[in-house]
Amino acid sequence: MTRFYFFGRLFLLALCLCAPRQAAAGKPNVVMIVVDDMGWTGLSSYGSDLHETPHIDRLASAGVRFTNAYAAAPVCSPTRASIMTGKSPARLHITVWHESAGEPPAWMRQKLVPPTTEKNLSQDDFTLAEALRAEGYLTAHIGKWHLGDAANYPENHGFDVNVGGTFWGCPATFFYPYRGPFGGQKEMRYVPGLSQGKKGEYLTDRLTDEALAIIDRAGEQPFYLNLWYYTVHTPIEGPPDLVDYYRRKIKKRTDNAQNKRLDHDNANYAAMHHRLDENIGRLLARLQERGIAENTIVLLTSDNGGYVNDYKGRQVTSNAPLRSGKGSLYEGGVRVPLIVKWPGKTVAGGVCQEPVITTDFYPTICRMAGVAGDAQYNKQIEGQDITPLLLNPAAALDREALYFHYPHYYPTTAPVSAVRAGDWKLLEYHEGRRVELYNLADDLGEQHNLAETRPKEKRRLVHLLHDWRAEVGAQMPSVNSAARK
Ligand SMILES: [Ca+2]
Repeated sequence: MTRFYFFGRLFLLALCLCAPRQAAAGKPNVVMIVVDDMGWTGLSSYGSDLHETPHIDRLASAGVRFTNAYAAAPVCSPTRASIMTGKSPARLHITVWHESAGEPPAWMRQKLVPPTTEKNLSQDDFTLAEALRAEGYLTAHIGKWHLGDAANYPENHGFDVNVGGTFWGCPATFFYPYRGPFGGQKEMRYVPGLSQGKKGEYLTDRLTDEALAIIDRAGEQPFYLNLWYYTVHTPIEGPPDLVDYYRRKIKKRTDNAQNKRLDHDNANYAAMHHRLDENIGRLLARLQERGIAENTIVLLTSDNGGYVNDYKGRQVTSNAPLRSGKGSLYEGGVRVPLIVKWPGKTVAGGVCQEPVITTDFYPTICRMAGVAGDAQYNKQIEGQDITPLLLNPAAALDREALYFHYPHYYPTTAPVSAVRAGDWKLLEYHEGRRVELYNLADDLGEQHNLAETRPKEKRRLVHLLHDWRAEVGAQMPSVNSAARK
């Protein structure tokens, strides 16, 4: 009996070890590219008047380009959490970036005190990587993680490989050895897993090298690759030859435009986009060379809008025609590029205007990969499968509204929640419950507040927003009794 039991267990174990790889046979590879802080107009295919991004633009021509795609939050960690879990940042209680989570830091305690939020992705969530790995995928995370302390690095959330992912939101420098003092506190930062580089080596190039190594290593096994670049976040440092190129280009264009200010006029920032684009070109070329391009789904997006504040005394970017940028729930803070190529399925050159959000990626990627996920966990997922839009960009989703909740301060905002339903967008600022209402079809720049003149729409959206906040258990800020009146 004992021997039977032992061999029975051994047989079952062998079956388990073999099963995932067999189940994975023929499954598509998935590359999920997240660019950090890239604004809605950061790519030439999305209207940049300076940045040259021909490789990404070609990817857009081969797939579907979304014009109303949203990051689930206006800052890094919460959006990344939404991608990995399929849940809204408000439900996760991950609404601010890792370093500012937990007890709100002093600079955030103003008229209101933000809630105490989660610093780490929960082990209770069954991440997208865990869902894919359970069905035989090789799962690799390359680049910025920003979703927890060392016990919550990618290795503990479903990834076989982690190169460069830590709790930090950016490197000290984009040049090898990528380490040094960072910020006012001179905190010593580094990017792990990137030894044996050469002087002058650039982080975006190196992360792509690491991604290509994974692709080569995967062999016959399907892979899920989180390629989460640190670029184009601060420090704003481009490769010197490209910075020179853009300085010349800006000068020439400014002269021609008789000193009219361009929307994009930061040479270092432009160079970062350019180099990112060259690296996406390398990645796509490698997929072609290995004969797997037609079996590899590629998604490219950003985790929040462009950073409109200063870096070393000069403004980083503008998201015009959108209002504001990173940190804000105006469109400039949350509307981002999204390109999806699903070989043999997406309509080449398709443009989709339906609003979608990063929370949708989990169910969408599972559907494209033919991965079932965990039945119990799937019931908790708030994102929607957007594959109908990939098959037909003119299709519509059955969804009433998209919601956002940022109960924190940032140089661009005070604590705020927002809802977008159709063309209507409502923001509720928690200081004094100030409400703003915009019609995005007529007023993309959110310049004309209709809260007083359209009371019916205002009431409807306020109700939607309040019901949603209650449903997801959104954490609210409280009045700061220590604040001066
Ligand atoms: Ca970011």
